[in-house]
Amino acid sequence: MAEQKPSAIYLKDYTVPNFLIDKTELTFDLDETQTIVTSRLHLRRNPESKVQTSALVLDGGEDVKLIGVAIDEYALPEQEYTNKDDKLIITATPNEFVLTCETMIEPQNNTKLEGLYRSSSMFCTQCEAEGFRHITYYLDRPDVMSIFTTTIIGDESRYPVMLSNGNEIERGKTEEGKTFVTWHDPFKKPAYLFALVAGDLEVLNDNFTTMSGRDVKLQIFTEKHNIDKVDFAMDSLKRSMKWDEEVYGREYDLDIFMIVAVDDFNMGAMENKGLNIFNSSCLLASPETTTDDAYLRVEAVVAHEYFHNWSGNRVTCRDWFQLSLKEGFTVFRDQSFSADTHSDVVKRVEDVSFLKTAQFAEDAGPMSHPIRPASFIEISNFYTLTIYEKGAEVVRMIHTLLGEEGFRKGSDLYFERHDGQAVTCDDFVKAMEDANGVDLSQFKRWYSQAGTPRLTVTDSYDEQAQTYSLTIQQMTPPTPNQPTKLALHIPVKVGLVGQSNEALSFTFDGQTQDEVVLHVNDVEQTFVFENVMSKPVPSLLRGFSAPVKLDYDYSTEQLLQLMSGDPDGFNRWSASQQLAVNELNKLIEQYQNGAQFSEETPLVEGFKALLADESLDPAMVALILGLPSQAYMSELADKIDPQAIKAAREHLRGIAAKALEVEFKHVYESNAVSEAYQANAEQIAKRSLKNAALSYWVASGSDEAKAAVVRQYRNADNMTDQFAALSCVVHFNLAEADELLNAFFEQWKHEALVVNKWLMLSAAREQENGLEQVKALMEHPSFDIKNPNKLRSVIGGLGQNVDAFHNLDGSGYAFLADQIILLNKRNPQIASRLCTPLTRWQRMVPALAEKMKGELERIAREDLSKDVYEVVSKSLA
Ligand code: B3K
Ligand code: ZN
Repeated sequence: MAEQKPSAIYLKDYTVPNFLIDKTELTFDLDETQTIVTSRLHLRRNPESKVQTSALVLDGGEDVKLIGVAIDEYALPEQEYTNKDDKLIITATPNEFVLTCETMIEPQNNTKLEGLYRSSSMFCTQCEAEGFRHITYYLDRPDVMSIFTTTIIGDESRYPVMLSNGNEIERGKTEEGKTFVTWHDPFKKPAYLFALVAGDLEVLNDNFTTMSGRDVKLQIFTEKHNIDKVDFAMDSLKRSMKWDEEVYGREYDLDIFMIVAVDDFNMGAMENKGLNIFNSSCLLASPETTTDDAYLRVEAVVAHEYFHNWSGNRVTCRDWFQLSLKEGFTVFRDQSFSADTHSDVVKRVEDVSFLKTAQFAEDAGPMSHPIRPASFIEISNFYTLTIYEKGAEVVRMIHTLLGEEGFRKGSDLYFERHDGQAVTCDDFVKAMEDANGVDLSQFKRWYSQAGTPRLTVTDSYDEQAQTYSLTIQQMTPPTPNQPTKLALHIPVKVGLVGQSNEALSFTFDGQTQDEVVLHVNDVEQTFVFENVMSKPVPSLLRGFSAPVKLDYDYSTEQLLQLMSGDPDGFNRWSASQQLAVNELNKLIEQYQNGAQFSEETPLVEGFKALLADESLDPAMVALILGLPSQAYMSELADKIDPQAIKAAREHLRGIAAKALEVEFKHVYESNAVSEAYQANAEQIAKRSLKNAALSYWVASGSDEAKAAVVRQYRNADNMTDQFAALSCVVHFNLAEADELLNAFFEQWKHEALVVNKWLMLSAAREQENGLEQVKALMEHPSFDIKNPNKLRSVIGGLGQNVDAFHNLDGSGYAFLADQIILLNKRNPQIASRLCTPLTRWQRMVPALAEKMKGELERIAREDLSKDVYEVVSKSLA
């Protein structure tokens, strides 16, 4: 590691900024080699700061070259400032002044994709969290909010489109014949919401009339060849704007809202004020090139970034420890929007399944942190599933506790009270409390305690008294720096199901009801339900009312019963997953003991009933048919044995496939969509069930199925069906696998996003020489290490390739470590994310754990970026 170890910063050390910046005037002179940035910062001392004589300390970056600095037009000689360690320090300043700073940057050499950089022929920016300091010296922290005016100067022939936040207020020619455009954003904002784009772009124009009757111009910009793929994003945007008015009473504020698609982007998208910048994978969609899942992602990300205009921009974060304030809330908002647009149960199952797989794994590993972390070394490492997904669960629990109306009262008060401010998670909860007259002080422990709580539930039924008791114990396991935990306030939604699948009503708290939210707030509590007519099966944690692990010793019969009879759709899925998990665990044990696999499973009975019931939503049936994933089974395992999990999953699928071959064929055929492609709930549901049935049918070994899957590949008129068929052919290694993979590449080699799918599927393909094939992909002309999407495709594919990645000789891990070392300095954010699988080393079976650890130690010997250093050192601690 580097000599000087990067150090952590702490939430407890927060102090208000010493200076404020009322106005920020920026000029960018864009050029192919050197971009000159001139800033004029209208600074004054912060009256709330305790230190009224301190030096001005501005944040910068190693890539920013200072040309000159002046205070109120007086050019400072070198002895009047210090410029070292990425800081510009001016000891003596007036109390109020204009600081002019001229700097030079080289966006074309910016491989980190933070600050101003080039993506294909365009200039674009990414400033969250601390990217602005790579553009110019600034007080780069979210509680310094300023009014920005930005002038962009560029060569009109190369950059006919030049955009920044707010409204265009001036345009003209410079003396050298370049074009300049000036943008003014009337809303004050932190620097992380600044954006600039310049390029030769096409635009799709539209408009939206807000609820108060204001007309807003909507524009989506892409490179020329992609402009035919933004209609769905535009439609999603308009629906999001309407939804936020209807559900939250939030209206858009500027006269223009712009979105730009770029190919090289570290994350999904960014909510810059009035000028969102998107990874093209989260914006572009057409039936031929985009799967249903990707359509849903576009819709969700467009909504998410739009919703940030209130939850994030109008009310922002005081400091980065509060990140979940905007992210958890905004994820909750986009999840609700998608649920309202499609099916709420399906959406909930998908979100929970993701949370339980990936966030629970994160929370059980060395990077485990509360949704409001107490410290960090590099904030980029904290754009995590915990901040986003668990953060959304915490907001959802508040919603459950307060109800729809109470939550809306709370959000109204929050927006009203804090409009234009940079605030904390405590402020959010306080608004919820004040608007509803409730006390959420115990609930707030969710913000400071890490780890996934475990609920252990036992029950008893007293036939004579007709009472049913549930005893619930809670325990949150130790996590790094948090050995002991306090009891949380956990809302547990419960219903009771009778012997013939009827919803059993009961008396609780003196009221007759058939569903209740239990307030679990102690280490052990017993809840008594009265007037329960017969011995019930408890339907626990309905809708996944809290992000916890739940242990209740359900029998197979009870699970089958809930699977078909629980009035709560979410818990029908949950029961099916539990049943499949139990079955897989038995098979995993057999595999590990070298025993014969059982050839029977009660899952067949459950699936059979499911497939026969045509009244069910096909999307739900598809979800229930989906066996618990390799990743989810890994999360549940004491010691992860990837080969055992893989073998168990294949075997279980095989049993169901063979036993229900006829049923799968029928479901496959009866769920064909004959109308023209639309990404609507009904069609998506049918395609998902059809393709789930297809893969079981092929797994049965039927020749007819093999012919059908190849036929589907060749006849498909949309990417969902084409790619589902291709994946099936590749997964089951049918004779046509090579031919179709090649044909797919040839057909789509000009569509970058489709090529990424091809890269991923090829990397995930299990074959003898799996790792060699991954290495070859990285040499393929379509691969480009500078493009995060391509890298994620290949490395993500490798991660799914059990044989290649988890090879006992450690070659898969070594290859990953090589890539991390290669990217460590070049793109630290991406390098750090690639470390994730290795951070789980302690959970692996010993032979694999040792190899993973060895690779982490090898990485640790390098001169590491802060990003990689933090993850690697915490993993080895
Ligand atoms: N707020 C951005 C995340 C930017 C992350 C930068 N490292 C996207 C989003 O959550 O909407
Ligand atoms: Zn966000």
